[in-house]
Amino acid sequence: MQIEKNKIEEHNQSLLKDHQRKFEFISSQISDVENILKKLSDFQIAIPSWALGSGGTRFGRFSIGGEPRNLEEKIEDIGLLHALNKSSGAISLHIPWDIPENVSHIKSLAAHHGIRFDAMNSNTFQDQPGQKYSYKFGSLQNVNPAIRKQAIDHNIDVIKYGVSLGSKSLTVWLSDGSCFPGQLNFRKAFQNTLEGLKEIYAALPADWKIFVEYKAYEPNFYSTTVGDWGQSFLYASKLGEKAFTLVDLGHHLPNANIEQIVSLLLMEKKLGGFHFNDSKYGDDDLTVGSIKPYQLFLIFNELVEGMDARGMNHATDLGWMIDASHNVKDPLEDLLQSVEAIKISYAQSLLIDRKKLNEAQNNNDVAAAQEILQNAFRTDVRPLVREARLRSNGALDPIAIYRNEKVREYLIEQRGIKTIATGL
Ligand code: AFD
Ligand code: MN
Ligand code: MN
Repeated sequence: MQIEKNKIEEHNQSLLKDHQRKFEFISSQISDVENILKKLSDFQIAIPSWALGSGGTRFGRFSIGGEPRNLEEKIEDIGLLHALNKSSGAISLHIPWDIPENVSHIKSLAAHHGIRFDAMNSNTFQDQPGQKYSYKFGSLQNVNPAIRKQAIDHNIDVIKYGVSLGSKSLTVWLSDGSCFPGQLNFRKAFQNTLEGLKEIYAALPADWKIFVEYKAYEPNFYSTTVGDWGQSFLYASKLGEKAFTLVDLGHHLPNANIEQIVSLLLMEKKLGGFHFNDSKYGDDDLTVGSIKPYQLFLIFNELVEGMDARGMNHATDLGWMIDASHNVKDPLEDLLQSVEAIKISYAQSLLIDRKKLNEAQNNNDVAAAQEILQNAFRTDVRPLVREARLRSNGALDPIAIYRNEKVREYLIEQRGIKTIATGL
């Protein structure tokens, strides 16, 4: 479904006066508004193809209805999000959930919606119908070389699909690990995994990157073979300069200092990309910014500081993706909220007075440093985010127009109530 341009204009008109008042107020307090607006407009966040339907838990799955039935419909849904927020101009595909049957058709559909293909994701955490060997005891770490080869070949296939679509990166998330002490020889599991990753790395085109995603636990509950940023960093360092660590916010043990991890990975030129979500306990896959917005802001503080220190382009030099699962909300509303939360944190981090913070740090003025950070965090930057969206012809209030236009009702009518999107 597409929302007509004039509907968006009408919607914006109805909110314009109120918006302008708030925008003028915040603009009067900032010196480089135009620069910030430009950065906000440029910043795009990829939508994962698996987040467009309802997610399940191991106990059940409650479909929202009108879920996309194929890759075309997934792209259409992201096209709709992008038309509303002008910040979701990319899709991250999962193979084999999203094998493109007709590459040129898929490419032109995505181009029509202004969407590019972000990182490709492989899947060796599930067995697929007709698959020769099982991944029950791991994929790249497996003691059986034939199983390892199957997993390597799959990743190389994923790269090929990605090349055909114009993607430039592969994210490898392995569920490999062990559930009980003694099950695995850690060293051999690491070495097998490294050997496999080396073969996959060798198949990367020259201008591609590989992201090695880590996760503390689940589905394995005793050890994970890429369990934390240190292990991911080790693989990425041994692989070479096209290999990077991917930080998924939900993949840490509780209370980990993610902002510090981000800072050091950036310093070492090994931060590749992000999977945004939020959590209270573990890999909860909740909407980013819904539980710990201050943490998200502190992460963006380190990102902006670290990227600027290296002269990096905020919008293009790292991979920005959402990785979430929506069990009780409309996935499209949830994704609009996710993108908004990311942009708000990004905008807040752009407001930080770097010079003053640096001075406070050099003077060991701890209270001043905290004041500077929290001043930025407590600024209501939503008018900036909205203004950037307005200038790109997006909607001032994406969720309001989504609801007014009864998008979900329309999708249910078109696609049916019982559709289930591929994913988890
Ligand atoms: C997993 C990981 C990984 C993977 C995704 C699949 O975060 O990014 O691709 O979920 O749905 O938890
Ligand atoms: Mn992830
Ligand atoms: Mn996850």
